[in-house]
Amino acid sequence: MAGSKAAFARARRSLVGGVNSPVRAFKSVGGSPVFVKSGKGAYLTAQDGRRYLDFCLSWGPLILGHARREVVAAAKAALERGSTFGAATLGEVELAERIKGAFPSMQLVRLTSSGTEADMSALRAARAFTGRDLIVKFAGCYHGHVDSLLVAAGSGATTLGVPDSAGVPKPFAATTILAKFNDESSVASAFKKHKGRIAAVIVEPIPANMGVVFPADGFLEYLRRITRREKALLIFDEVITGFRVCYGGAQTLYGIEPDLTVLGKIVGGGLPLAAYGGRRDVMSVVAPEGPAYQAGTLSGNPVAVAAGKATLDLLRRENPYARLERLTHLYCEGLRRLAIAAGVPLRLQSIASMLTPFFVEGAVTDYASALKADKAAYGRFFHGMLSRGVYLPPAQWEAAFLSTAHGKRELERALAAAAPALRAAARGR
Ligand code: KE4
Repeated sequence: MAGSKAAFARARRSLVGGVNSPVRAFKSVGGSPVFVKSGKGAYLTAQDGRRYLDFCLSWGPLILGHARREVVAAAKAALERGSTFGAATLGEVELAERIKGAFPSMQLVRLTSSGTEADMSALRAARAFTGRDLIVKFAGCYHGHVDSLLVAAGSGATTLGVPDSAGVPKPFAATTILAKFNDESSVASAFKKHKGRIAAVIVEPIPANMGVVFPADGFLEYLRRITRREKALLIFDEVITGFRVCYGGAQTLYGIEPDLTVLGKIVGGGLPLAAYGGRRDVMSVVAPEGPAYQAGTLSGNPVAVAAGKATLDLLRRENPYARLERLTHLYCEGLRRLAIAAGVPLRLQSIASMLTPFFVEGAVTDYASALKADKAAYGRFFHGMLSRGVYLPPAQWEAAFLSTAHGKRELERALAAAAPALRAAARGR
């Protein structure tokens, strides 16, 4: 850890909080963040040379593990041809065609450089198309650091206790109406109160930014029905679930067609690339087709596009989803067994290859129940695992992930570390 401690002290002299994204700072779990030197497969190597089995996987992009050979080769070859042109390339079209193949609801696509940018742009398209200003979001869901959506935001905003960020003008926040995930009546009352003024409902169809939470039976169908009836748009933020819960994301799993979809993380193969898209009539409001301006110097960057294409091609060819689900199920079963033995309340919620161990009794169905989780117990579990060479997301209200580089050996190693780590979590109770 010495390497990381010295690096952190040095970093804090130049970078805000020593990091370039708040959740990396370990504020929620305590201690000094690990500085990473490299990654390969299921493993990270820290600045001090220690190897860690990685279940954070850069918060979701690395479904194929770190530095997958074919992805690296594709990005390298693209870089050799030039890193950026600020001009149209065929590669962007090929990636957009692959996205449309996986998400038929995305009739037209626009590539961006981050999930936040894609979310922000999707909101602008929805407002331009409907001529309405208001957006409904759900407490605990996170859609990037979009000004107006930093209201009861999840992920790092919850972790740092700033779900309503400073610096967001009140009029911006006032365009966001908060509803309760899995609570149809909260959505109905929003539409009743703001009749004819709601442009869209934006939702993580399977929230991961309050930890992994499942949509109640019929809830997503309800959102589809009420938005259609009220002539508002339904936006699925699939930055995490896209290509993660299955190749076609949550909308394929649940058979729901949103009007707009936001993708990120996996779609860029670990490089800065995200996307938004949807109905042709809606997306046609975006410049240069329509009046809603949106742009980006590095949008559709050729190196990121190459990594994204290589990733999607490998996922289509290998179709690892069933194996990943089985492995994740084994991991969760092991954790449940060990938590009982350690006498610590643990509610494991997982789908496909993403999971959250909530240190709480009972089901977590929304933000309020997620916040009941014992953050300090999670912190003790986190450090118990870290000290034994297993790197988890450094925050309770996040999702952990498995990759195709994880196998039985990795599971045995993680569960061997989890036994004492869960006892440590229990001790503090
Ligand atoms: P980015 O701007 O970080 O690429 O994407 C924002 C975003 C949008 N929508 C969803 C559902 C997301 O989960 C995210 C980003 N996720 C967080 C972790 N849950 C990124 C980690 C970080 O902030 O450092």
